[in-house]
Amino acid sequence: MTTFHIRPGTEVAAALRDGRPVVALESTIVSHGLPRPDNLRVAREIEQTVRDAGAVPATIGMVDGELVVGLDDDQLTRLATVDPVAKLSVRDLAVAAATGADGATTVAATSAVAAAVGIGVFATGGLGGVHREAAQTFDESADLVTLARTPITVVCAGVKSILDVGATLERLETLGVGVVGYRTRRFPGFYLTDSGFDLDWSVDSPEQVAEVLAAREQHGVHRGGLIVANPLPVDEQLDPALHDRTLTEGLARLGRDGVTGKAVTPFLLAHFHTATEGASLAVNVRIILRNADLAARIAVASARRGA
Ligand code: PSU
Ligand code: MN
Repeated sequence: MTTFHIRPGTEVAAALRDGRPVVALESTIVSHGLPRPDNLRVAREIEQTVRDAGAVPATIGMVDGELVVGLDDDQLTRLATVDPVAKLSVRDLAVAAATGADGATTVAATSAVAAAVGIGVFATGGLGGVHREAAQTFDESADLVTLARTPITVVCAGVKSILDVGATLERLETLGVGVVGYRTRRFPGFYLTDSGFDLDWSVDSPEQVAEVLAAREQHGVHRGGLIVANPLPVDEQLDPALHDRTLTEGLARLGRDGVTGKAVTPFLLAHFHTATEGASLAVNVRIILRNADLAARIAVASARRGA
């Protein structure tokens, strides 16, 4: 496995050494997924939520070509305010490091780095997945193949409806990535509680997720990722009519403006935030904070088992 360096003496290094619970957090949502200036405030709130639930937050990103596991507040501020910050998937890490760049890590890159330093749990908002039109464009997020080979538990609210949700679930099955609903048998639709797709498995508590993680090791099936899909309560979701309208409009603009490749996800997210006049942002923030809390409780339950 690749070796990433984590600065000795930091809070995250000490927690890992002592077997205390740590939760990885990504920086792409900070640099590219959330509008400025709210992004920095939210990034700090996510970290505080992890702390309040008894774990140490490790926001991962690249500063001056150095991969940092546990960005300090200056570094977090830099990735939240400097423009542009590169969006780094796994394949970009080495080039960015060698050229001394700043960069925000996606779910794929954050998972790879977290697993390499021994962090087992990661909280984010939504995963990348198979884009609509993928049959023509081949646009499928590297998040999926990376999770196939990375031992990490990712707590998320499913994938956004900007993607092809059904195709994403099929690809996760093919790739052998486990998917369990948290107190639900329906795959969440990020802004919406229910994406309309069924799940085979549901878990009821952080302790039960910790049991699953222990069983993965016992059975030797722990080398890929596990997704814990945590839906918003129905009364906290985005108004479905507003959601559908905004999505249709966003997809049309994508075509009109000729946006492709890794710009697609940030473009559509920004469209949601402006077109809903902040309503989608409030929902987005709730999702991330709820996932941070659940991920921390899973990390605490796992550490208690000595996993
Ligand atoms: N989904 C969201 N918000 C995000 C992302 C995904 O709801 O900010 C980010 C994550 O960092 C994810 C990346 O890993 O977008 C996927 O981008 P792409 O589709 O280019 O792989
Ligand atoms: Mn893509």
